[in-house]
Amino acid sequence: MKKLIFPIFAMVLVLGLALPMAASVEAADGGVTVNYSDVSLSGGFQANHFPELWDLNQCELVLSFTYNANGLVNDSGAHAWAELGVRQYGYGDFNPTWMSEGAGVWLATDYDWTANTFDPDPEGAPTLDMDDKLILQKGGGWGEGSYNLPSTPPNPGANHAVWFDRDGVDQWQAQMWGAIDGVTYNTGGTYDVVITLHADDANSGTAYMTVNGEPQGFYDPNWHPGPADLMPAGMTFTGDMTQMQVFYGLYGYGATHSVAFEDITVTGCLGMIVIDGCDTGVADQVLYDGTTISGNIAECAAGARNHGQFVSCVSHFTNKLVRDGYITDQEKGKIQRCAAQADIP
Ligand SMILES: [Ca+2]
Ligand SMILES: [Ca+2]
Ligand SMILES: [Ca+2]
Repeated sequence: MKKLIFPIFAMVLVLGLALPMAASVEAADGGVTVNYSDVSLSGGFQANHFPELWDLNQCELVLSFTYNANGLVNDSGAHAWAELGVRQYGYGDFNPTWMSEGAGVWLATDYDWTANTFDPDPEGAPTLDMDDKLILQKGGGWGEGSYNLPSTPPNPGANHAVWFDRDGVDQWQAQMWGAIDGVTYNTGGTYDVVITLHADDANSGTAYMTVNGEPQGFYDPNWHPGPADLMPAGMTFTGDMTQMQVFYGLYGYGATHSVAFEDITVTGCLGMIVIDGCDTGVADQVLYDGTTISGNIAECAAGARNHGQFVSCVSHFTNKLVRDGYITDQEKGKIQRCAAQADIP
């Protein structure tokens, strides 16, 4: 039972620490930037999400953060994975989908399974070895074979900026194309990640990721000197682009693992409450009971026998939202004006 209670307690802590510090700045194109500061996860299992609903259909969404993997344990019989990305409203905060796509895309981390893989190279003899692995994932359990932009890699194992070495390499390895000091090796176990998400339509989009500023790539068919043939490599993903939330999680076993996502910054467009084509200019929100403002208004629409009943239902609901502190009186007015104009039912 302890295993279950701890993550819940810790999630409350994460929420209590991270959310009040979130500061949003409005950008000129209607987009906003939200800084969430740092999230530290340990376990066992821990996962959560930020409350904002993002609408990728309105503008690109860019997630940037530093992934600190130094708290991962590499003992024999211990392993862990971490995730941070977007998933459709209503899905879980770790592996939103398993071995299938349809609810977003995220960074999935892994590391070399060899025990003590993070140990330093032999003294005086640095060598290229695998430590951390960072990939995009659109279905839990999937590997780099599911990248499909610009095309599906024929040999997913021949890649660039997917595997990283925390310490040094020898002088010849340092000369190889793609070996970059402090970027692909000598990383120290920390990685600056930028994930750029673009919606093609309401239900599909594209995702690209850079790690320490380096685009990812794949070789066709085998590794050779020079740039990767398929680069930058990314993937298509699916889900409701109008209702995405930023989530993060850690799952590990055999030890108490920890990771940190630091300086999490999200730039994009917040999902707005739109009633019958009328944009209220008020951002949609997830309420304490897990429902959304827009979902409740849709229920008003579905349950109303005439227009007056719909307007009355929205009025009653938005008055409650003001009382509960979700919206201001001014925002209530904007929602009610759109409801009054709507051709509903
Ligand atoms: Ca290693
Ligand atoms: Ca190493
Ligand atoms: Ca090394």
